[in-house]
Amino acid sequence: MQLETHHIADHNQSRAEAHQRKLSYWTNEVAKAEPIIQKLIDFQIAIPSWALGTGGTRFGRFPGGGEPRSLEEKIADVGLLHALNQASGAISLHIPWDIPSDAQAIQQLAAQHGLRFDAVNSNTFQDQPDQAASYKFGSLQHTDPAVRRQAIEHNIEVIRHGVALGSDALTVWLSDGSCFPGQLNFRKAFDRTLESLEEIYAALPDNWKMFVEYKAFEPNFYSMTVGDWGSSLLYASKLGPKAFTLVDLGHHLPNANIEQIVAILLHEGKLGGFHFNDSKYGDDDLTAGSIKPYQLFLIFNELVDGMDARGLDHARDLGWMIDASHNVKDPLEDLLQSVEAIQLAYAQALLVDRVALEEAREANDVVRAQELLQDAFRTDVRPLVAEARRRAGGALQPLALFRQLNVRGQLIGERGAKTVATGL
Ligand SMILES: [Mn+2]
Repeated sequence: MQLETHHIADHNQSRAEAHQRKLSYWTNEVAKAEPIIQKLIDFQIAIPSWALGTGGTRFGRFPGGGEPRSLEEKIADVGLLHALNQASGAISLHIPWDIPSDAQAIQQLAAQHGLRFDAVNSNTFQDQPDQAASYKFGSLQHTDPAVRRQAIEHNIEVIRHGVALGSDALTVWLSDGSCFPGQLNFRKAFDRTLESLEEIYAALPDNWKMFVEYKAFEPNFYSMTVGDWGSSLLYASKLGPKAFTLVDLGHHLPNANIEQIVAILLHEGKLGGFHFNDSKYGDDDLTAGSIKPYQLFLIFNELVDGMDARGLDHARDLGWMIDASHNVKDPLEDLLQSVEAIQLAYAQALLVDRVALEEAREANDVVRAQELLQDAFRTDVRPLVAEARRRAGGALQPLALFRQLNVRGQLIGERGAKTVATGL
């Protein structure tokens, strides 16, 4: 389905008065409002192609119907999101789930929806039907050079697909590790992985980045070969200036201080990008901001501070992606919620009085420092985010409009009730 311009105009018209009432506080009383609105308009969050279908667990999967059956339909879905919120202007593909048969046509289709291609993702965590060697005991770390060769070639093929689509980054997430003590020689696994990554790194075009993503556990439960930000940073540092650490919020042990990790990586010039999601226990697929919104704000507080300290462009110099695919919500509604939660945390971080915060820190005024952060976090910035959407051509309330237009019902009508998105 295609969203018509009048749908958004009618919706915004019907909510204009209430919106203006809430916004007037900002435009009349807060000097920072205009620059924050502009930064929100510029800030785009990439949607992963695998988040457009209902995820599952190893116990079951309950598709909701109308899920995209092809890469073209996935692009159409991200186009819908972007039309509604004007903040989802990029798509992140997973190879081999989303191999474009005609890269030029796919690129044109994406451009029609105002989308660009963000980082491309390789997959050596499952076996494909036509592949010669198995990744059961790892890919880039494998004891058998033939398996490593296959995984290296796959990553290089992913780069080729990305080049054809106009992407400029490769995300490598490895499930490599071990499930039981004694299974793996940690030092050999590290060296083999590094050697394999070096070959992939050598195949990167000049303007490309490589993101090395870490994860504390799952699918391997005793050790992960890229298990934390320390090992990711070690690989990225050894690889060279085009390699960076990628932080996936759900890939930490419980209660990890992610904001501190982010601050140090950014300070060292080695933070490449983000995968947004949320988690309660050991999961990594819940809607961003649904469980720990204060943590998300504290992370953005470090991001804004660190990016400004290095003179980085908030919108362009780091990779911003969602990585979540869970079991019970309509995936498109979930993504609208995730994008909004990210925008809210970003807007609140932009509100922090940094001069006063530094003064409080230098004076060891702990109470004042906490007050300054919580003052920003407890400010309702929803009118600012809605205004940014409105000015960019999106809907004041994307989720409400999505439901009002019965988008899911229409997608089920077009695609059927029993469709299952390709991917996980
Ligand atoms: Mn991830």
